[in-house]
Amino acid sequence: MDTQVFALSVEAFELVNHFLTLGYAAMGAALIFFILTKNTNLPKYRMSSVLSVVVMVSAFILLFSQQQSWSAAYTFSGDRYVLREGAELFTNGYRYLNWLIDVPMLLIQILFVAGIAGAARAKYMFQFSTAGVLMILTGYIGQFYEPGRVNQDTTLWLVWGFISTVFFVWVLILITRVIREGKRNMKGSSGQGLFGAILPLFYVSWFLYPGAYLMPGLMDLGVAGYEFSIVAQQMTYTVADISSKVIYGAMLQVVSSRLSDEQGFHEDQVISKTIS
Ligand code: RET
Repeated sequence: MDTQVFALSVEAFELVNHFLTLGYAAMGAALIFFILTKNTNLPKYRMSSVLSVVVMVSAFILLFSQQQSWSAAYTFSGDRYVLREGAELFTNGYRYLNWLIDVPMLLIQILFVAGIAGAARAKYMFQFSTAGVLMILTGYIGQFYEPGRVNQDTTLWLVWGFISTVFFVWVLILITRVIREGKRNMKGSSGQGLFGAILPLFYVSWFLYPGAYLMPGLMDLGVAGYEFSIVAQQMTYTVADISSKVIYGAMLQVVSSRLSDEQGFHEDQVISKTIS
């Protein structure tokens, strides 16, 4: 193996290391936020906060492993970083394991805020979990073969990526329907506009993932080298993670607390009731 191809400048190595650290730090900080704000909502909305907590814990652990994988794979050599002989290779695999847990949770949590209950909720939960898990598993198989890895195979990488995209389209159809339904359920509420804004956030942040998946392809096309494509991919994944988990969860939290307020719920009522 020609390890020179995988050499990185000091800036590139550190940029990725810092972005990966930012990723898990954001999850740790947001974890505290979701725990502390859960009781500002009516009990019927609280499952959304609980699922954000589940997402944060799993993301914190797996993104930490991702950063460890990065710093263990390279070693400093004179004026740049090179692959460390005998060490494990850097792998995005940890991300996919994180998504396997987080994607169904993120999709399900919005149902509680959208006011979708009963049989309709159960049906969406089943469809979201099936589509989400199949999207991630097929993408996971594909990422083993991405360009720039030792066992690269462009055909396998593209075919599995395409199969994953079919399930992604299914997810997009479902989430669009759920957000429209939720908006209808919030007619007249001050939370309706913010809830509607989740749809564009969702589209932008979720499209970043297949975008990052494709970035190593820039090498095949001769547009960029190893260094650019790996740095761009890791930075994109971190931005996507913070938007699709933290910002999305915080928006759901604000909408829930506005809806709770409008329905006459105040946290201090619960406290005074407990005291008296
Ligand atoms: C893959 C493979 C290539 C094709 C497509 C993909 C889509 C991934 C998505 C991931 C979303 C992850 C989230 C994680 C949050 O924790 C698997 C990269 C379409 C949409 C939201």
